[in-house]
Amino acid sequence: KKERMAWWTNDRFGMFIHWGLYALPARHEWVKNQERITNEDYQKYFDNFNPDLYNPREWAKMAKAAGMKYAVITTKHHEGFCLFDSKFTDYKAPNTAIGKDLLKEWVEAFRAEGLKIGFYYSLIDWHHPDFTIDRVHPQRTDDKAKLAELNKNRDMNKYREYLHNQVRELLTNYGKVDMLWLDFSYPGENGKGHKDWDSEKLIKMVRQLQPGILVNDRLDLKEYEDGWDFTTPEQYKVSKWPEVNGKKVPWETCQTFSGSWGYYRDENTWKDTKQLLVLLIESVSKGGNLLLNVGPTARGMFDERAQSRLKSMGEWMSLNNRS
Ligand code: FUL
Repeated sequence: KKERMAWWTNDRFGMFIHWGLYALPARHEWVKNQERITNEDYQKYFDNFNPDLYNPREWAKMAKAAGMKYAVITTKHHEGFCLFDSKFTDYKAPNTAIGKDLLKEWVEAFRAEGLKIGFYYSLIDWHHPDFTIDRVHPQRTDDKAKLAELNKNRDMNKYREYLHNQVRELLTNYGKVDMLWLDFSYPGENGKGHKDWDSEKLIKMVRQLQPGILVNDRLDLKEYEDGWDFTTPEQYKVSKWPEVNGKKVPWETCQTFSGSWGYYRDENTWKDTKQLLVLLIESVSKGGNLLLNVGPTARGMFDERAQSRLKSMGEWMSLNNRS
């Protein structure tokens, strides 16, 4: 385990990328949930998705210039839309106006800049017809009879199969994948957690397909040997080395420039470069990694506010980082 983690422990600084249909409304990647949007009403974002300015080579160059050594992209977020070509759904980038597998180009571009690559994949899915309508689903309701009616024809077994199939595709069709970032699990409630994902089986498949891969800790497998490699404190500054079962564990904090992960045009609480550098330094000094997020626009650009911060961080990194 220590061996396969060596690059990650050394590299310390990575780019997170949250990109999907939610870039069109541009008001949070949870917009479908927050505004309780139905699949029918969300369809307009799919119909108008056409990132004509997408140039992943530019993204990769910006990540590299900022001093980042790896990158993790949302292959599918909670909304269910896939950036990649999948045999198991029509709800994917190749079927939109852009008409191609956006992940494939992304992988090639980041590899070409010498960055390690990671795939984020959402365990929950607000589009799939078999995914249970639970307390965080856009169509949630407190009316038990109504809920039972809505869930009557939904079959989590089928969704689980879909999820396993897609993870298999991701780990088969894109060459070596350095990291898998699964999200999220909420054990104990509505039977969710490792049973719904069959996490034990999933992690076995993952390790078999990609023996060197690193996996985060959101499969609800804390007790399972080899079930995860690092823990993922989200959006808070870690004050001391995180422990699991009394033992210090490898960790990576994921953070946003502003308040959301997906592109949010009118959100103005952006951290300044100094705050971001302090975050990086404090994380590394306490033994952790920083995965800093960019939410590209619907046309496929990094917002100017992200670009300028990456650039300033890169200036500092060029004087203070020795690979
Ligand atoms: C969370 C998600 O719900 C957020 O949208 C985001 O992807 C973050 C990294 O993880 O659990």
